[in-house]
Amino acid sequence: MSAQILTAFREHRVQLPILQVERDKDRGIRATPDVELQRLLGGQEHLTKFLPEVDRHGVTIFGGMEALIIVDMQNDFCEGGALEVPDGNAVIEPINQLAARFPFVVATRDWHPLDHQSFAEQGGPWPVHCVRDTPGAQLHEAIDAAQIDAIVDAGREPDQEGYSGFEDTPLESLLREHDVDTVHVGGLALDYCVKATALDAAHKGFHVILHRDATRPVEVNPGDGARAEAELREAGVDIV
Ligand code: VGL
Ligand code: ZN
Repeated sequence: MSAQILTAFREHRVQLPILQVERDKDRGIRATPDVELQRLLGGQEHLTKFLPEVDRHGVTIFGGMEALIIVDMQNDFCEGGALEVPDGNAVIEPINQLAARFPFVVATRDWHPLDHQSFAEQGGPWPVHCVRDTPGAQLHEAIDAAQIDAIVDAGREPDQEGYSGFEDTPLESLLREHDVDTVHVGGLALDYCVKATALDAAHKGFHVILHRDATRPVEVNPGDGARAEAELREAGVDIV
């Protein structure tokens, strides 16, 4: 689906180590966000002159890969689950549609030991949920598993909060290995794990796009969802 076109440019003595080409007849050619690259190539027109065959095939050119992070689409956060997010099941379809659009899809799971600090029995704020290897911790069966390239588990230690899918997980290295520079985010819950994951991604330098129709807040306090959105925008996250 995507390929490096480094050699094509080397013939013209232009060094472009991270340039990627993706076939995408719908989106056509998109200018790279890399300012230096734009300067080198004199913009998109110049680029298509270099690579007329690229134009013919209708490909997208960009500086890095785009990935989707599906946050915690587990039974316990869906309808009938131990920590049900209101209207949570409504995000399943939007997420499946997003997953079909991106070449790299990672699903995170909240994956707790029985004595996790966030459980009420240990003095935490939540009922027991997403206990590792239990049915409640499995991804919802309506999430299209065939589209998922990797699963990352967070909150695996008793004293690890693990709201963010980046906390003590290989998520960042997975994204870097795949040359990802833009992450799309959806899942549950907007005001906890989605927020923490998107904020961490932004702080690590990824361009972050949150899909509002693909997430819902738990809203322990009314307004938590709107406050999460404001915090995310403040951190540079695009909400679409
Ligand atoms: C989450 C509360 C507790 C979440 C996880 O996935 O947003 N919320 N653990
Ligand atoms: Zn949890």
